[in-house]
Amino acid sequence: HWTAEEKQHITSIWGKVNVEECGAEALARSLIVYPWTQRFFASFGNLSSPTAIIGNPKVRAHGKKVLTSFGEAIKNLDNIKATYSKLSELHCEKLHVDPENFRLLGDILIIVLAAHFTRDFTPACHSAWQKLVGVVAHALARKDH
Ligand code: ZNH
Repeated sequence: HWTAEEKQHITSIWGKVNVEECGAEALARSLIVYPWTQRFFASFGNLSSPTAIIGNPKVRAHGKKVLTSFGEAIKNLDNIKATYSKLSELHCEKLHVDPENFRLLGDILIIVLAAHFTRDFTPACHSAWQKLVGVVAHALARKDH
């Protein structure tokens, strides 16, 4: 259900992404903007201020992990549900993350990418990424697999 153009927009941006940098930035921003998400990360230590969150090495490492996993979806665009089957089980059944949070993180990721790749981030590119983060959120939220 992807057009060749959409795939092109997704992979051309992805090819430039530094997963460590953008992953850390996206997770830190979402912990700051949506502070209730901090409760999932009580074991990460000091999240008491934006500066603490941005400088927290566990936030950085986890952000990289999450964005690296996003890369798995991009490698398997036509098979995202199956790719995330284990991960959706983890998030829904074990971690009990409200699926709305997947959308929020996706929207933040788009902001981060747009800020990093402004020139390439055309309306068509935005639209392809918006679709991608929606499909990823849906796949992670699925309980029936
Ligand atoms: Zn998540 C984990 C991915 C979202 C919370 N995650 C995780 C991991 C991964 C991910 C890969 C790891 C796993 C293992 O180790 O096995 N995520 C992801 C993605 C996304 C997400 C791709 C999107 C979109 N998460 C999310 C959210 C939240 C979360 C939104 C909340 C809010 N996760 C989480 C947690 C965990 C995870 C809590 C666990 C951590 C630790 O380490 O402890």
